[in-house]
Parts: sequence; structure tokens; C-alpha cells
Amino acid sequence: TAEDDDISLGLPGLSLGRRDFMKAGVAAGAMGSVAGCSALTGGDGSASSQSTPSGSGASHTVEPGEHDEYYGFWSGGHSGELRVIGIPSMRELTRIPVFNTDCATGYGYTDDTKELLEEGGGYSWGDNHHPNLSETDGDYDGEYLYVNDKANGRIARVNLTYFETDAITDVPNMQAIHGCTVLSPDTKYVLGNGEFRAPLPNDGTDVKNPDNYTSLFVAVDPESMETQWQVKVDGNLDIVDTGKEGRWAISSAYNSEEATDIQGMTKDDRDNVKAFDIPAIEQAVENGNYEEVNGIPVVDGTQGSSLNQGDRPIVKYIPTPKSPHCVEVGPNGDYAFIAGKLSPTVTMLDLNALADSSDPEEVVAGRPRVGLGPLHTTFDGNGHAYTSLFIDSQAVKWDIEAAVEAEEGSEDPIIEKQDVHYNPGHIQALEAMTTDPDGEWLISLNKLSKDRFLPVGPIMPDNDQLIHIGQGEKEMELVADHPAYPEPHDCVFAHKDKIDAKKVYDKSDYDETYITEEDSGVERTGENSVHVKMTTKRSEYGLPDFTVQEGDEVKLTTTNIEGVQDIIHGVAIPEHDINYAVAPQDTREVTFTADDPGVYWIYCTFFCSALHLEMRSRMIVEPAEG
Ligand code: K7E
Ligand code: RUQ
Ligand code: CUA
Repeated sequence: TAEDDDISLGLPGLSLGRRDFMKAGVAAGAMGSVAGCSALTGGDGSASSQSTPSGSGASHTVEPGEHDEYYGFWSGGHSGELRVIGIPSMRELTRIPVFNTDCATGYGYTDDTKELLEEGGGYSWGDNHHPNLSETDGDYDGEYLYVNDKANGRIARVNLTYFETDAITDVPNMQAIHGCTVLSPDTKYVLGNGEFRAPLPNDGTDVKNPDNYTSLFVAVDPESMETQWQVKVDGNLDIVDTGKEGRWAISSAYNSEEATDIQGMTKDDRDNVKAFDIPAIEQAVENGNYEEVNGIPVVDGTQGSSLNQGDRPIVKYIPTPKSPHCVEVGPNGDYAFIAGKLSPTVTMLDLNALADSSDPEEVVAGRPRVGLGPLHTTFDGNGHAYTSLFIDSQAVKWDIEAAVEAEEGSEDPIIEKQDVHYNPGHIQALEAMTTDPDGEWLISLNKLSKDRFLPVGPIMPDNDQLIHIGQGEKEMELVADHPAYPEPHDCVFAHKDKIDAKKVYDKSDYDETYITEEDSGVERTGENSVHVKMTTKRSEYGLPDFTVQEGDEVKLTTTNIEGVQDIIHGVAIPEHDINYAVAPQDTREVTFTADDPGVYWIYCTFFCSALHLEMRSRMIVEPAEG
């Protein structure tokens, strides 16, 4: 845009074209930059046009008793959990606690889940943003889901057989992991972007000089969940996606200025997207070209590094308009799409040209002007890209090949714009991250719902909107609003046939701990410790009562011996902060201290039969002698 057509928003370097100015209020407010700027938009800061199309046609109704076609896995942001939502109905099917504790299931209360959280860093919360499904041959294999914790630099794995978190890795040397993806096509690694620059190691030496801070890129083994290697780079890494052939991981990045405040971070006109050459990095590690920090090989991928000077740099730095946000690689793997955030464009990188080109500008295949505040892009598999516009509050559909043909900055590739409500972050179409997206439905994860729902106090839900995109050339149609508790960032979808959820636990997973009705009993294991074993079934515990001594450490093992789907029993112990679920054929243990003499009625929290209320056991804690 021409200089004189720009109006400064008070941030060094952040300016918008005059005709876009009236739309800018919300973004300005959200970026915390211009006090009082929302007055310019007429008070509430809403974006300009927010009529809901009344057109009907696409139905997302799933009749009672019918199933959805797709699983949607939503990150829960700083709630720490994942949510599973059926598409197209948008019905919430379940939640999967990951970095949080959950009293509905007992996650974080039973010994195994307590240990998982403890060994995974010992924090009580996390901020999950980017859920990723494991892939085989570029398609979802239904085994695992991997998700980052932005807050504490962690990556967790969810087992999709049991819909249960089974591993959390607290990655050394990294404070915040923001971008997270799996390396296509066969999930060789789970990759994470360290967003916050910090001293390496961050142990209190040299804390004052930000020049010595660094941002890391990490590879974690998807099976062992162990950290394999890290690469240090210049600038702050943001989001990452990979090509389809296992060679390139493309990370957006901001703050090439390496400043510590917002003015400094947005000073320059350009930032550098990083293209990580995975086999070249592996080679460097193999050759011993690394420094070991806290047990992890850290390879130097900064611009000045000798590993970046030869014919095959381990990291290529590609200039893009300042502070880009997302990177998504299209279904055929030809292009990476980098949303401009502060630039109204999406930069397309030609991944096929990346290996041979020495001039970074050569790999820019297209740069359409899509609108204000582009954050994320998704794909329908029919040659279209859909980009979310945070400031314009729109989803814009555009033609990928037309954008390659068009001049940089051209609006010609744009096919259609759909208003969303309001201010979208991620946008995801069905199976868009595979080599064969399904089209049909699009979700716009809007950060603000404002007037779309009944007011529920000052903290309103987000608004995830379902948009029909059909196959081919159909117009986009807004079909449903869906309130979401704070705060989903991203979602990923798998066709129901790709997920094989178990209906009961597999007893062999619990060989050593599984107990039968005959095993039910109390065993004194030490002067101050007892092991209580009891089964659960409709509608009784294996022990009607048991007695322990004041001060005993009680280990309580419970097996649900039911073989029937969806018959869950709970084990709640009043005044001991214990409550957990035991699914059919599952075994769980809790360990606690019986500190207070008295009688405690253990009861079942899951409604399991007509006599559910009577499902009770009695823990008797006898006072210590003397
Ligand atoms: Cu754009 Cu964490 Cu994917 Cu949020 S990030 S919106
Ligand atoms: S009672 S089935 Cu909980 Cu008061 Cu209800
Ligand atoms: Cu068992 Cu209710």
C-alpha cells in the first residue's frame, strides 16, 4: 500500500490502508496498543458487517440416535483439556483432560494419572493450542493425538483407543512450545516451536542481556516421547507445519529484531520464516555438530552458524512481511501458506523450489491480498484456500493456482468472503491437514462471540461457527454457532472410520493390578500401610466395609469387573479428596493417608443402575492406640 494511504495505529510500523481503517477497532483493542481506538468504530469495536445469511440448504442436523460423520478434536487452550465434538452436529461428545486435572474422571487423582502429571512437569495447568493426529502415508491412522502446552514447553500424547492422555514430555531448555505438528507422512517426529526467547541454559546466568536469549525448535520421538534434538534460531518461532515428504518443516517467526517489547518486536518491515531441513539437521546431529545442553543435542541454526553457510544449510531464512502468523502446508505439499497478520497478504512458498534455490525471494510462489489480519489458512482439496481474517472478521475463499498466476498483492484470486462472528483465529476444513481433504464443512474458531449468545457475565464463550463449503464451486454458507468455553485455538478432524475407540478396557493392560471378586480384601503391608483391594459391579463394591488404622497409608485398588459398554462406576471417598471413575475392565489405584478416625461412606458417582444410590462401602478408620 502507498505510504500516504496509511494511517498509523500508534504502533511503530503497524499501519492500515485508509479504506480498511474503520474495521480496525477490534484488532487494535486486542493487541492492547491503542487506548480508546474502539471509539472510532462506533463504540463496541465490532467489525463492520455482521448480518447472518438467512439462506438455508445445508443441514447439519444429525437425527436422534444417528451418529456424526466426523470426530473433531478441539484444543481447549488454557483450560488444559481437549474436547471431542461431532461434525456436523457440533455436539460435544467428551472431553479429554490433558494438562489439567478432572474430577469427572479422576484424571490427576488416581496414582497413575497423578504420576503422569507429576513426571510431566508437575504443573496444574497447561495451554494447549495445536492438536495433531498421527499419520501413516500422509493419512490419519487413528492411533494418537499430539498437542502442545504453550505455557510450560510440553508436548502430550493422547491414546485414541481409550481417548486418554498417556504421555507428557516436559521438553528441556524450552519455556513455551507454541507451534506443534507431526512430521508427515509417517509421524517420524512430533515437532515443536519454542516461542519465547530465553537464555540457554536458563539457569540464572546471563539473564540481563537479551542478545544471548535464544528460540529453539525441537523434535520429539512419537513412540518414546523423548526429546531427540533441538535447533537454535534467530527470532521468535511461532507456528509450524511440514511438507508431505518428510524433508521440510516450515516455521513462521516474528521478532527478528530480537527485542523484548512490542514496539521493538514490530519495528522492522520483515521477519524470517524458517525452513528446517530435517535430514540435514539429523546429519549434523550424527556428525556431532552440536552442543549438549541438559542432555539434549542442540544444533546451531542461527543465521551466522557455519552449518548454514555451505551448500546445504540446515535452516533457510526466508524474508516475509513482518510478524507473519500461521504456516499451513497445502494438501499436495507444493506450497506453504504463511498468513501475514500485520500484512493483508498470504505468502505462498514453493516447497519444491526450496531445496535448490539460493535466493529466498525465488521461492515465493504467490502473495495474494486477502484482507485485514490474515491468521490461518485451510484447504478443501479442490484447489481452494480459506484464510481467516482476524480484523475483517471474515473467512476468505481464494483460488490457489490463480494466486500463483496473479501479481503479488492482487485481489484477483479471491472468490468469496463470508462474515464470521467475530474475529477468527484458526479456520479448519475437514481433514485439511491430510493429502486428501474432504471439503464439505469448515469451522471458524472465533475469538469473540459478543452478541451471539445470552450474556453469561463478563466472560463470554468463544463462538465456533460451522460453515458449509460444499464440494467445488458452491458458495460458503454459515450454518451454526457453537459456544465454546475458553479457549479453543485449533481443531483437527478425522472421519469416524479412522478412529477405533475401544468399548471396554483390555484386561491385559492391567495384568499385575487387575483384581477379581475373590481378591477383594485388606492386606497389611507394613506397620503403617495397608493395601485394600475391591471390585466394582452393579451395584456393589467387593467389600461392604473395611477397617484401617488412623495414620495408615492406604493403597486402594479397584477393578470394574463389568464387561458391558458404558457401565462405569465411581469411587468417591468423602473428606479425603478422592473421586475417580473406573470403566469396564479398567483398574485404578489411589494412595492416601487415613488421618481422621471415623466412618466414611464410599459411594458410586456414576449412575449405574436403579440401585446406584445404594452402591456403597464403608471405610472405618480406627483411632490410633493411646
Ligand atoms: Cu493462531 Cu496458538 Cu494456532 Cu491461537 S495460534 S489463534
Ligand atoms: S439424586 S438421580 Cu442425585 Cu438427588 Cu438424582
Ligand atoms: Cu456404580 Cu453407580
